[in-house]
Amino acid sequence: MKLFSFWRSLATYRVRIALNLKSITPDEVVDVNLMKGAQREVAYRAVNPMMALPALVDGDGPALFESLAIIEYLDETHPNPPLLPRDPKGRARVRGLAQIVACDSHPLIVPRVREYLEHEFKLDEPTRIKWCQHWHLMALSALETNLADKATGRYCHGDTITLADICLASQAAGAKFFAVDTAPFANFSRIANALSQIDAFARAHPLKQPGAPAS
Ligand SMILES: N[C@@H](CCC(=O)N[C@@H](CS)C(=O)NCC(=O)O)C(=O)O
Repeated sequence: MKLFSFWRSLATYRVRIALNLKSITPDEVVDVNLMKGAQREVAYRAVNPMMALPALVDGDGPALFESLAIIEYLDETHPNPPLLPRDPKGRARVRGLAQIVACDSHPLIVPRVREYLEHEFKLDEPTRIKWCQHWHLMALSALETNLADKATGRYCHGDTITLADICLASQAAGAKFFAVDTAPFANFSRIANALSQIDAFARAHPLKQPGAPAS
């Protein structure tokens, strides 16, 4: 198994957590330096035409792309521990929480969007950071309201770790990168804190990856 990764990538962080939870160690981790634009080089474009991380090649391929699709693939091929509840309504809630992060929030703050705002619309850095913080806060607010539901337990959905927790952890790491205060979001912060104590999450954290800065 070959994982295309970069320390700072929040989407790859999600996949790393799932791999750890499933006790899978990729045979090879290929570094694609997002800060140097390596995701746009021909070699990586051939792996993922979207020019985004992560991508995962299992065996003879094809390359899998999009973190949620990769995590569901891992869940289907390595069912223990399961990352989705059994009941359809529970699965829909968990997928919905996950998609608030991975589909409605995170894609708005990725390098290609920040770079477009900079080069095409000439937005300065403080304005670009404000943009990112805005979309973070929108997601945090929606997550917090959803997490007030009685279906929430120790984690996002009951007391078992699910795909929603994996995404919540990535939202929490992203909030730190963009200096967004998560303290007003009590359920979110409580769950993020509980997840940070779990080895599979701690080991996968962006700042624990090769090439990451000390803080
Ligand atoms: N929805 C995608 C997002 C993938 C994505 O945008 N990844 C970022 C890193 S977290 C990336 O590689 N961005 C490259 C760019 O924006 O140029 C997923 O969940 O996999």
